[in-house]
Amino acid sequence: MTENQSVISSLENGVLKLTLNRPDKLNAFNEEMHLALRTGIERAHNEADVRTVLLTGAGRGFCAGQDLGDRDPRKSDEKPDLGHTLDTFYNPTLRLIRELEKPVVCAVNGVAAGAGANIAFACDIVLAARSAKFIQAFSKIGLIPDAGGSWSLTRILGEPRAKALALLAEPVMAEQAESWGLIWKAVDDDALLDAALAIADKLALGPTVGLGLTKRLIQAAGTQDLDTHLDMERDCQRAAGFTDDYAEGVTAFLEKRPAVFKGK
Ligand code: T3D
Repeated sequence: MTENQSVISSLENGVLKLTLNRPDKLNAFNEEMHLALRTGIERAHNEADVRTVLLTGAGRGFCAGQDLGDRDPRKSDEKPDLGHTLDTFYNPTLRLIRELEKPVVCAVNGVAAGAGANIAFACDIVLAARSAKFIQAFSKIGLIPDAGGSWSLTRILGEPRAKALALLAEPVMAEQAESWGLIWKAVDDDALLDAALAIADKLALGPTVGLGLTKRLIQAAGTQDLDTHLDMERDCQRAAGFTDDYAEGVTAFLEKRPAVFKGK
């Protein structure tokens, strides 16, 4: 286990668990936490031993978005260039999560606000504690939904709900988020981590290359036509068919035994 001030990281059975760890600030992002989270996700990209990521938060919140203490207008005469901070911090992390060809499970343990909510929505399988809520807090401080929020909310919910959530900044409870398809499941608070770990463990024992290609395809589906997509499915299936895990999956089926995938 690696522990630093802002993200706790541990690797067990192929699951890299990353815990946002600024509980006194509801795990709001400062620069250090940005860099620590990015380092964790880069590790998942680079290390074959990592076959799934599990992202969660320490304490009673998941993540309250940007640390507004670092944006205090009373402490500076200059207006901040928030485009620069998106380019430097939020957008690279969002891209890393989406481009990681391994599953990212998110366990939303408490309130997820601003960019905190939208980072959760960028993950592949999102579970939330029943008491957790999601808030597009941006309009309360004069900002727009970033960290991919204006994109993901609109795609998942459609314009009417995306606009209402973003303009009104009203909280959405976990069960509502589940029923709207914003997350996979709401679970009892004390069952959250076990439920998320069970999913992460299962995925870490899965055919990693095939799972990664599946993620790539599903993410591409919204932005390309069927013809292009069928070609992409062909290419991905070709790559999947060349993996050892495919051979193992078919062999295990024919031998009537569970498959033992190696992630290759
Ligand atoms: O700036 C850029 O780089 C651009 C990118 C922006 C991305 C963004 O995410 S913008 C949106 C920023 N986030 C927010 O506006 C949310 C602010 N927080 C809240 O609205 C509320 O804290 C919550 C709804 C999340 C939770 O409310 P509640 O009542 O459960 O908790 P609380 O009492 O408000 O917060 C507990 C503590 O966490 C408190 O500290 P204290 O008083 O106990 O010392 C509070 O100040 C601190 N905290 C919560 N959120 C933030 C924060 N401190 C700094 N930044 C925060 N975002």
